[in-house]
Amino acid sequence: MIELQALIFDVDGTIAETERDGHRVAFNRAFQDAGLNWDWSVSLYGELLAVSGGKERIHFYLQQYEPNFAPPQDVDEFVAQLHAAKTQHFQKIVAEGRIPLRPGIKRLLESAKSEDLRLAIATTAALPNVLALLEHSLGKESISWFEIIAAGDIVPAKKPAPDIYFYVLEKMQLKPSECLVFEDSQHGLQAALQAGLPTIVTVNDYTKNQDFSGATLVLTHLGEEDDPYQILLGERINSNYFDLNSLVRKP
Ligand code: XBP
Ligand code: MG
Repeated sequence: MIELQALIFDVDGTIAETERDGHRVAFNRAFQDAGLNWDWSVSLYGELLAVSGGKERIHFYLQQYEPNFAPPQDVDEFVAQLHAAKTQHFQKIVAEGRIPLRPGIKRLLESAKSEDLRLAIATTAALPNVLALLEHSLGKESISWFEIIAAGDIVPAKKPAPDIYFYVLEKMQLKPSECLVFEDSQHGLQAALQAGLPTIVTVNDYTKNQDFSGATLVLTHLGEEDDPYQILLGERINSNYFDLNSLVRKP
């Protein structure tokens, strides 16, 4: 039995399906605004997700797909400007209500709050994007549900490095065994496991074929009474949805 104190959530792909219809579209709009003819298709974006972090992803794309591109200014500044424009576009997309929460997220957050569990976020995405997503999917007050929102460049090495999880553990003064992490990707799982954190993975179209060895549970999603999940790895739980009480209990 784990003495659970806190839940730590990844954002992109875990709280909401942000990548294909959110971040990818925002990148393409920023490229268009900058007069670039780059177009990240759904499948190309799947390859680019090999690199976490929006700025890092643009650098990776330049190296792999546009090696002869000559930026009009210092490449780091150029990428930072493109990324800032992309962040604006992402916020507009979520403000239009186009990025719904994944099944079970709202239910789980509300039940965790009612059980006085501590909540945190650990993401490689930029902070303004996380705040906009929370505001437009769960309401502005939901930002205060999270004791720590660890995001973006707050640590230098992004997932799969464990730094963001060590940062959260340090700030919250928690032991890994007192926490439960929710992730959607192999990178995220690696980051959490390297910090010693038990992790539940909810897969999505971009991540469903990845290796999730070491996860406590791998689920299609967290599920709802009328939208049952499937368990892909781990012990069968006799319910249509993931419920804290079926796995772990606060002491
Ligand atoms: C999320 C990411 C981020 C987003 C874009 O990974 O990789 O790069 O795609 O975010 P994770 P920014 O879910 O593992 O944290 O453009 O805001 O960096
Ligand atoms: Mg993720």
